Amino acid sequence: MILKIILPVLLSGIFNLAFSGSMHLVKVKATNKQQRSKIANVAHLETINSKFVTAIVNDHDLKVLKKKFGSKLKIEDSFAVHQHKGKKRPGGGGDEYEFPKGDEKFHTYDEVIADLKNLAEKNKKNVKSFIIGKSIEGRDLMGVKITAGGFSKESKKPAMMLIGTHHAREHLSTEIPLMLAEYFVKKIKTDSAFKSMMENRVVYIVPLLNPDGALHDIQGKKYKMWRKNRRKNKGTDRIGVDLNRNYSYRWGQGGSSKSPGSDVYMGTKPFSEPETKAVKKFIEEHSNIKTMISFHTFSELILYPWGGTYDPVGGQEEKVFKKMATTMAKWNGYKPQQSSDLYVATGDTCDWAFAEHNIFCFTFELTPSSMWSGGFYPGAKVIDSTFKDNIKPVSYLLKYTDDVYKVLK
Ligand code: 0X9
Ligand code: ZN
Repeated sequence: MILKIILPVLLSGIFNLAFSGSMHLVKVKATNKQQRSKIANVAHLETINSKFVTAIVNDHDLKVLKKKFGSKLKIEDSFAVHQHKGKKRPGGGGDEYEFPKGDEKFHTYDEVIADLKNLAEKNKKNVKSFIIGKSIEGRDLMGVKITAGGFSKESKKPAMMLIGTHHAREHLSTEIPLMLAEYFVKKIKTDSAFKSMMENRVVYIVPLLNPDGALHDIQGKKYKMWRKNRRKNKGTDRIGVDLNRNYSYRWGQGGSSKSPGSDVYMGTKPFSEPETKAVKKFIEEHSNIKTMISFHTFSELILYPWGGTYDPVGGQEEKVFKKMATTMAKWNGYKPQQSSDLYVATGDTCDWAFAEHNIFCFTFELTPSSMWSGGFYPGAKVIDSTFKDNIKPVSYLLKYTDDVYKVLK
C-alpha cells in the first residue's frame, strides 16, 4: 500500500511518457540469499530485506519472473518508458544529452572528458590523461593517472584503480571518482605528507566506463532507468549487455541471463564488450595495480569477493578484505559484506580482478540506502555529501596499496 502511494510520486517525472515499453516495480517473496540468487538469475534486484526483494524490471524480465515465481510475485506499479531509436553520434551531442532539470550538476560525457583533459592540462607534473579503448558506439573511454615525482617510474609504483559507471543509470558513480581525481591532485599540491606518499603511488581513474548507456539514460532530458551498454545484439531488437556480468571469472555461472532482453544479460562470451575488454587490457598492461574500487549505486554497501559463489575467498586474503571493508565502512557508514551475501552474480569486475590479478577490489554501492530515498536518481543534492563520506575510505585504500597485508598488523 505504502509502495502504491510513494512510488508514483518518487518516479513521476523520471520517465518520458512517450510510450514504447515499460518498467515495472515488482515485489518477490524471498527470505534468504539462496532464494534471492534464484531471482537474480533473471532480473536485477534493487532492494532486499529478510522477507522480500523489490526490483524495477523491464518487460522481458517481468515475463520470465512471472513464469518462474508467479505465486510469489506482486506487481506494485508499471511505468511507460520512451526508448529513443535514433542513431547516436560519438560525442556528447548537444542539448539532447543533458541531465533533467535540477540535476544539471551531474556531468555529461562531454563534461567528463573536458574535466579530465583540463585536469591533465593544468597539472602536467602530476596528471596525464589516457584512453583505455572505445565504447560500443565509438566514444573514447578516458581516464587520468595521478602521481607525484614524475611518471618515469610509473610501472614500479603501487597503484589503485577507480572505475565508475559500469551501469548507465548509476550517474553518481561517475561523479565520485571524478571528484576524487580533482581532490587527489589538489592534495598533492597542498599536503606535503600526501605528496611524499604519492611519490610511491599511482591512481588510475576511469570515471565513466559506459558513456553510451549513460547518455542514453538522459537523452531528451528524461531518465530511462537504463542499465546496460548499447550493444545492438544480433538477431534481436533487444539492446545492451550488462557490463558487470561480462567479465570472465565464472562467467555465466549464476546471477546473469543468456537472454539479450534481460537487464542482467551476460553477453555472447566473456569480454564480448569493448568496455570490459578495455578494462582487461589496461589491467593486464599495468601489473602495478594492487587495489581497486568499482563504483556503483545504490544501497550504501562495501562489497568484496566472492560475488559469484557463497564460498569465502579464504586465508589471509579474506582477513584483509574483511578488515579493509569494515574499516572503510566505519567512515562512510556503509555496510561491509561479501558480495554474494546480497545475491550470487557471476562475471563482475571484482571477482575477475581478484581471481586473475590478485587485485584487492571492492564494489562500492553508493548513496542512497534505498529506493525510497531516491534509488538511482537521488538528485544532485547528494553529490557533495557522498563525496565527503568517501574521501577517508578511498584514501585509506590508497595508503595501503603498497602492501594490503599491513592492515592485519
Ligand atoms: O548487480 C550488480 O552488478 C551490483 N549491484 S547494482 O545495483 N549496482 O547493479 C552488485 C554487484 C555485486 N557483485 C555480486 N553480487 N557478484
Ligand atoms: Zn551497478
